[in-house]
Amino acid sequence: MADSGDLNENNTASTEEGVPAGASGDSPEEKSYDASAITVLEGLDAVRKRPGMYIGSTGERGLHHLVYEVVDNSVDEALAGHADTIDVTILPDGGVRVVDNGRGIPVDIVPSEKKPAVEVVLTVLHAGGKFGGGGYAVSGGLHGVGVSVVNALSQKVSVEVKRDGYRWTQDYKLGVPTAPLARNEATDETGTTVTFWADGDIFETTEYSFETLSRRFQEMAFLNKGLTIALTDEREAHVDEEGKPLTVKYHYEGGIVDFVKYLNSRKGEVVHPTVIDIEAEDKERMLSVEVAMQWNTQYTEGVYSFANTIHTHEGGTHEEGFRSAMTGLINRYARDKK
Ligand code: 0RA
Repeated sequence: MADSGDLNENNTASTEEGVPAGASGDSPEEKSYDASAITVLEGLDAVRKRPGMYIGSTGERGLHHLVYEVVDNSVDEALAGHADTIDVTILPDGGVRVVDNGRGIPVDIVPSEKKPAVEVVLTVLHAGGKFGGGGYAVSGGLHGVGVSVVNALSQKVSVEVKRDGYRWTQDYKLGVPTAPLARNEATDETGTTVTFWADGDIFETTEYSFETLSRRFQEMAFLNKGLTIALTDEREAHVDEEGKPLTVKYHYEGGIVDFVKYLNSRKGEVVHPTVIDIEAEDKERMLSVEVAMQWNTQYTEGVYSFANTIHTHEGGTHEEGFRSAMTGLINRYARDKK
């Protein structure tokens, strides 16, 4: 991260285009900058007043949703074909760091806001990582509310973007930038790092569960073949016997085929050696579907359905359609073969 001494000297993005929020003046530019700053504050305030509306709960579940929201943005970048590695670290001081090797959140000025895109993504509701994307980049998240909600509910957030030849950094307190986006040293790398410290005044607990996070990341790795997602726990009480941080790393070249293999490996014998894998895509409707299945010798079925990488625990028309197609197919086959 940049030390604060660098901020003004190296910053270009904001000082060229605007003035800091709170500065008063009479030019139209300054007025509209102030107007957008007020909109941002009202947005943040709404989130902090009714966090449940945005993240479901302020309990352990909501806390973990913050992590998923940040990671989902990186997964979207991976889905778009621009990132293949996401590193998540639980820090000793209650922070969580999410690093990806994607293109980096854009840093150029958004004309309507007169601020760098990265600042807009972090501070304006519903601006999270969704513009400029397109295609199938729809990982779920907490109702897809965006990283600005995480920012609003964090005591502190640090964002680092490597893009357009430089490393850029900005910090936020309770969702509000502490300084303009800083341009730091040159780099030809690309990627985004978001580190956040969930606000203990909002959440009932700020204690993350390694188990909960690792289970979700394994699922995400199964659902996004080729993606590597690692989780490291640097908290003092969580080191292994040799005093090293706990780390898990998930990567599945086979995607949901590997998921089925994994599930059946813990369920006794399989009836046939090969996992059946079916894929179809309707480009026009931007729909794609994949089914992987393998019978085992147990009588209890295990059906896991997902929509946009969200586990649909209660099924839905996608799962119903699958069941009805399977039943029809097996009945037809049985009748044909008498
Ligand atoms: C909008 C546009 C572009 C990238 C992203 C968002 C982006 C967001 C996140 C959040 C975490 N990691 C991310 N990586 C990328 C790309 C626009 C372009 O380069 O054409």
